[in-house]
Amino acid sequence: MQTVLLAAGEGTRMRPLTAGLPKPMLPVADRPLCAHTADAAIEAGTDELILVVGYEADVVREYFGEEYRGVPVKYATQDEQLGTAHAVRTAHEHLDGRFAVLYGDDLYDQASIEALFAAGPGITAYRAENPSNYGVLDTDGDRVVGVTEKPASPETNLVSAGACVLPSEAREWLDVEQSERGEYELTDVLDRVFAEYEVSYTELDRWMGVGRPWELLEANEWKLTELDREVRGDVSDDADLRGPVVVEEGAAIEPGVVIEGPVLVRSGAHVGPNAYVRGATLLGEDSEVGHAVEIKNSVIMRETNVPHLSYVGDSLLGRDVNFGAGTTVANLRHDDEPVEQTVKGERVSTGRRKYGVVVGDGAKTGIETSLSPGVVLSPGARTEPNEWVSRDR
Ligand code: TTP
Repeated sequence: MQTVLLAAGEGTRMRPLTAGLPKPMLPVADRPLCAHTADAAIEAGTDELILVVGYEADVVREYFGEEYRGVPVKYATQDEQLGTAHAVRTAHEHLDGRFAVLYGDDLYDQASIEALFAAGPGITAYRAENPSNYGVLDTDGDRVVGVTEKPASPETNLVSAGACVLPSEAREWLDVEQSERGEYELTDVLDRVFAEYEVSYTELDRWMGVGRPWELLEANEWKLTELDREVRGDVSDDADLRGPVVVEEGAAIEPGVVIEGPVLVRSGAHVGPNAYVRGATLLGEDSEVGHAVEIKNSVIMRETNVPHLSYVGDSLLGRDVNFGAGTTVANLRHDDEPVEQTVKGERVSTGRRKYGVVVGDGAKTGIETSLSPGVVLSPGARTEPNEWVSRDR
């Protein structure tokens, strides 16, 4: 079966981390976000991947190439994000049988994808706490007969999770009318499938959509927890690695370092001496964590340096960031309320009591910079020495 993987989105809510990378290519543990889904599809028996690309398409192409893990890869370019049916329609010429549609910014558990693929035409569902915000499944026994968008008083809490397996005829049904919100939507294709086929549903054991920066942190928390301990890099006898710690070949851990897993230290990263890294943390390729630095529950992307005397907690640092000596991230409000962040101009609760900062690629802090919880620094931003930064810049 072919799998269409939607990876055209920019991820505007994920800015500034998507300034140069499409959201599906942001790092989650040891691979890009959408590679987890591609891998799940391949494990479940997919024999061809069709990637729908758009924003920063070359980054996706470069990673997957023409063949990925023994499976041929095709590309379809969606220049404008006009909707999910439109996205699949751009892949039309490559489709030649029943096919799955998966989302490159969603994470699924492996067993659920296998169950979805094993069923006939089928959709994925999950139990939502507030089903009125979603498309709720109308079922007749095990069969799905429709999806009602955002019903005021839903009869069940079983809502659609988007991913689906469609029959080959659906290839001809992708040319749907524009919806009220002006998009060409896969749900309208599904209505026809429900009418003409017995469609089953697979309840996802675990699933998350990654839309905003703190969800990228959560995605890493999930996938780093699944790593088994493996030490291939150069680790000093005087370093202490506790629990599930992965040190890739080409990484170096100096004396006096304590690492408490789950932590992944990627190839070329350099840690210590005397650093303290706590889970769940990803230290990207060629990153540097130096003397007397504490890093906790954070994503540090490639080529980023936190070289001296700093604290970084619950934060996301983009690529090629530099923290001046003594930079300190605050990750907890004194009133214990959830930390807020500005997303596309609106103040939003992250729902997290502990949350630090989001730093765009190439930003640099001056020495002794203090950063307040929820602060976002744009790509290339600078702070003055000894500055207290409580607003985004
Ligand atoms: P969105 O989350 O709506 O868009 P996005 O990923 O660009 O993020 P943001 O809203 O922050 O800008 O898209 C959900 C998924 O569907 C994602 O995997 C991208 C995919 N998609 C397409 O591939 N093409 C489309 O036209 C649309 C609307 C979505």
